[in-house]
Amino acid sequence: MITLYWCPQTRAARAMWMLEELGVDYDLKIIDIRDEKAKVDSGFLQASPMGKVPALNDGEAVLADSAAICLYLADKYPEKALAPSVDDPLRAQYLYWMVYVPGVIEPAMAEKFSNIPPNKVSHGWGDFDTMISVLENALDGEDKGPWLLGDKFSAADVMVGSTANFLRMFNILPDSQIINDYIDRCLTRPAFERALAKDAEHALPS
Ligand SMILES: N[C@@H](CCC(=O)N[C@@H](CS)C(=O)NCC(=O)O)C(=O)O
Repeated sequence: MITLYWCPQTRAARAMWMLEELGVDYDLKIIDIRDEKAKVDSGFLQASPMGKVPALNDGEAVLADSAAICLYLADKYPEKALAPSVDDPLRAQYLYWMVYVPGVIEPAMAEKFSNIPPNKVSHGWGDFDTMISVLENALDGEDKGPWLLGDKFSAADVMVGSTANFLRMFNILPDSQIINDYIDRCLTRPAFERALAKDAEHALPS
């Protein structure tokens, strides 16, 4: 049985949404990331050497990081069709968007929150504004959308959609109708609704 190490109101929501999309059984282990003692769980530390959620234990396979977890799960359950197969040309764009979150959106968010002066050429993630416009372009146009891979919802939408939702929640999403509509579409996914309901159910006391 898969164990998901998770904490409400964190990036672990991505892994939970993914598991809910797959519809597979999993055990939920809540790690209160504010409590150092809660992290001293050998299964958790084995999967997540940095002590970060989400992390996953699937028997002999253990790993952390939401992008790695979503890639792992999508490939483990090919019959659920949340990732194009390796011989599908869409696989290339799928991989691009899976990596766009940790490689571009996350550092661009840090740029914004930490007031790092943008330097599009030197910074590997480009800059925040370009990150937004590249995402907008991917969804804008008659031959584009409703999902990043066109008609096909995939794990890339779990990663990018949940992260775009964070941008909106943290009030750093610029006024973008295209991205707002995309987030709203993501929010209508029953699996995302279930993941967000678990967030609310287990909300940690402030
Ligand atoms: N790149 C990681 C980031 C995970 C991460 O930073 N998780 C935060 C919560 S949102 C965490 O566990 N923080 C606790 C800590 O670092 O001690 C991912 O996408 O999974």
